[in-house]
Amino acid sequence: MDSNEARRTQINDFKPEREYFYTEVLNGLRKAQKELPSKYFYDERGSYLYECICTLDEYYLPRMEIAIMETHIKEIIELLGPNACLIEYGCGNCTKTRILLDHLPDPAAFVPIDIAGEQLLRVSQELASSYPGLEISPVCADYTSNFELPAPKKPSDRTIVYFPGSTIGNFDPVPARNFLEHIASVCGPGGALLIGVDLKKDTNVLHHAYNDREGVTAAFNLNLLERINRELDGDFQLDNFQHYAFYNPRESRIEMHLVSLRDQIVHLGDLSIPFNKDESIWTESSYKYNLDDFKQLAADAGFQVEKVWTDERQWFSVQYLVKTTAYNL
Ligand code: AVJ
Repeated sequence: MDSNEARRTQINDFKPEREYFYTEVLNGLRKAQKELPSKYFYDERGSYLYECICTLDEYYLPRMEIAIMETHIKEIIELLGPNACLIEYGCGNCTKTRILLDHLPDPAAFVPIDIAGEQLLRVSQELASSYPGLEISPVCADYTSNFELPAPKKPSDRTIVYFPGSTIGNFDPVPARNFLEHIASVCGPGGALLIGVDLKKDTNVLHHAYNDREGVTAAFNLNLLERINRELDGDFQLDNFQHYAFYNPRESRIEMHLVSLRDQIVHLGDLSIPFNKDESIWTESSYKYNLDDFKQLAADAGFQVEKVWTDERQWFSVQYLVKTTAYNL
């Protein structure tokens, strides 16, 4: 790596402190329905396991999203336009971003944001060598927290926020609206949001997407306990917990849990956390939308859905949203 590349791959570091991780874990495990924030799945191993999930037959989401993007890339690019500053929330390994960067005419800058620091550094370095003229300003952060966005050197004509993967599905309805509202303010006047949204479908398809045959999703879910053991001095016995994911049709969401297989006491440092047999830790929600519901959510957050691309079966959608002018000027 030459010094120019090194400079371009400096991470703006707002990675959550261990203290904060500990506090959130403790608060979650003290609730009547125990829960853990899904953002903590993504340590090095978790990010790797998520990449494995993305190659599974049952996990249709990334495959469909990529197919939709590739089919409509010309139209997408025309809407995004030249000299845009692209900001991505939860960029992961940037597979989908590359489709955009391969086609975008003269982007001003790219700001990838992710909580997984090591992966972010690696991916940013790879992008720096793939796109030599592009300013890349990576940010390691929990993007639901307050952090400062870097100001790219080159002035841009507009800000495009990219939020693929249906990660919006991890937010409960009110936080989802609040987060989209925040994105609208980041977009600024004339800005836009390109977002991937997973759609309601046959519940058996959904069930298998989160209960794969090879048990990769189970390993991904259980890795959270391993991470807590390692980083927060925990003693979760992984054999005593079981991955359990199901579609909750009333709430239109997949719920992922870890179910305690016996009465047991888990320690976190010198704290004791009791579990009853069959009690669960709720580790993730993944909401599924229909197009009208999402349109309403977007409108409530100050966005107008300008374009929806989807597949024949309407399993997944990529949507282009612009700020409604009466709002958030
Ligand atoms: C990365 C949030 C889009 O909710 O489908 C995959 C994470 N969890 N399998 C999703 C996940 C279980 C994924 N997102």
